[in-house]
Amino acid sequence: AKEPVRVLVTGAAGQIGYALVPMIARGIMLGTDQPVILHMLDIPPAAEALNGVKMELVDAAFPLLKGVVATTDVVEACTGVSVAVMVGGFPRKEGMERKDVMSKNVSIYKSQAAALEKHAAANCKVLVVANPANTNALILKEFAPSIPEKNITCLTRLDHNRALGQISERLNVQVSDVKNVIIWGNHSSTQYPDVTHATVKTPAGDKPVRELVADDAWLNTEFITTVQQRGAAIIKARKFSSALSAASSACDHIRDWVLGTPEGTWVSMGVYSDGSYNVPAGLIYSFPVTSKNGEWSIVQGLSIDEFSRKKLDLTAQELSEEKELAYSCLT
Ligand code: NAX
Repeated sequence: AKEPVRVLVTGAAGQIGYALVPMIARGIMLGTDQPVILHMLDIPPAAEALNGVKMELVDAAFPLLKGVVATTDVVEACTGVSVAVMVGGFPRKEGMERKDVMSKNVSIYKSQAAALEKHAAANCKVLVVANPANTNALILKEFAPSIPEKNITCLTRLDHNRALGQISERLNVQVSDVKNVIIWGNHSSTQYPDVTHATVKTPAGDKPVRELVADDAWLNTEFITTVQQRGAAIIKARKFSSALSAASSACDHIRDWVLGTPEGTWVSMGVYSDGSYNVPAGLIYSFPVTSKNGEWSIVQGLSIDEFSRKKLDLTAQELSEEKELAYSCLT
């Protein structure tokens, strides 16, 4: 039998946490043959609620779940973890300035970076979900210099899955037959959902999405804005932000990273830019990636037309500004 893997979820008493921890305990993130020990961190005002989540995990009697640590102590939470899913953060409240929210999150991610660097397992893989996800991940990277930069990522898989879902609905095909959409850039409304290289599996082989949809006007406008603004549409409908889809996508992100992407398929991940596709190096930017043996790499050599180029640059510009704002909060 495999040794249990310790998985940290921060903000575990929140909405996404509540949807995510049972998925992890059922093997959806790391595989149905992989025992896990869940480490759940939240802040003192949520300690009682966190303990309630722990009680429910015990009550669910998950065969793969070999232990639960529920704590408000960041050191205890980070000790020995091989996977860290950072969902906890400071939400933007009405009337708050962007800079104030950034400043709160910078201080959270700075201190949690230090705890992970000191106490997590060597080669711990980190996924930041909490917004501003790309920039929180960048701060975490800066303050955990001994964690390899390739191990620090942010979630854009939800946006990627939303794009697959929109194409599947439009063409009335199975979502599992659609692949190779790309989310470029920031997990924000400047992200660029790109279908230029996406395909649909048909009895006659893989066909380009553009050819099947045969409506560039829709693909270049409404499709893009629907994906960009899907989060807001969920809030409007549900009165709460996306939770089950965010949790499920976080599992997809880690699973594909650790266990590998299928041959011929790529996924979107926010990763540390090396300058590929002329995206400024030193940003956490969403790229198309494949993964093998626990290591992702950016898919190279895709053609970028003029329409796409502008959109890649626009979202990079926003991330550069966020980076500057985050750094200005450090001093
Ligand atoms: P909730 O407010 O329900 O939960 C957040 C939890 O984090 C709370 O229990 C809170 O007490 C805890 N927390 C706050 N500060 C903490 C700290 N310093 N250490 C540990 N825990 C802390 O929000 P929820 O709906 O679960 O969303 C969580 C985060 O995900 C938000 O930042 C949200 O904006 C972000 N999202 C990111 C998405 C993505 O695709 N990257 C999509 C979904 C989601 O909107």
